[in-house]
Amino acid sequence: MSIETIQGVPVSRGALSPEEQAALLTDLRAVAQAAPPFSPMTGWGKPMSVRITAAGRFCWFSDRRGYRYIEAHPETGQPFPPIPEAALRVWRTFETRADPDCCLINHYREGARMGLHQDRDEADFSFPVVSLSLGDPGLFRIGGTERKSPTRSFWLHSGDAMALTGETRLAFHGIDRIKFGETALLAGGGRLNLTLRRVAKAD
Ligand SMILES: O=C(O)CCC(=O)C(=O)O
Ligand SMILES: [Mn+2]
Repeated sequence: MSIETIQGVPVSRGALSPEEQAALLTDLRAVAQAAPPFSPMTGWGKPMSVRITAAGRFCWFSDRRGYRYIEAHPETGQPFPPIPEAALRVWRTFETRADPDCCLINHYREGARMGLHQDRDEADFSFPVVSLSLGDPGLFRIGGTERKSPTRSFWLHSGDAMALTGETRLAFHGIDRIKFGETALLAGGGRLNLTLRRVAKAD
């Protein structure tokens, strides 16, 4: 796997082959069966346009009480299933000190987007946030550590992996839009994004 720098962000284009993507998708369907995707509420009480679920110990959650990580599914009360091996392999190409304890799975359907935000609810920012894209292309936007910092953007394609690490670990970022229906990987169209994180301090 080779890592290039795009707009200051380490990116591994085609980190997973089409065959590996299809195999991972099978694992992710099993995750979604055990831990059904849900739409978290924003701070303003509006549901987010993405649907999310997770694998690993933690899942990010949001409601009127604010943002936090949870260890049981909000509807089933069950723990989240283990992180698929292919996703762990991708993480290890960026970080080898410890494995992630959270794999957040975002599903972007037609018209879904994600506003500029920071990932800052984790215990140790020396660990990266590694993200893996599947399905339709997503236009990723990234700025600096202030909301008003200038931003730049680039497309993430199916199988691409990237990391928010070092200077960009706390950068504001989001997804402007997806090219819905461009790929056939997901039966109903759309984009899946896995973000792998280390939420608790590594021992
Ligand atoms: O979908 C993406 O590529 C970004 C997702 C993201 O930033 C997040 O889940 O925190
Ligand atoms: Mn994020």
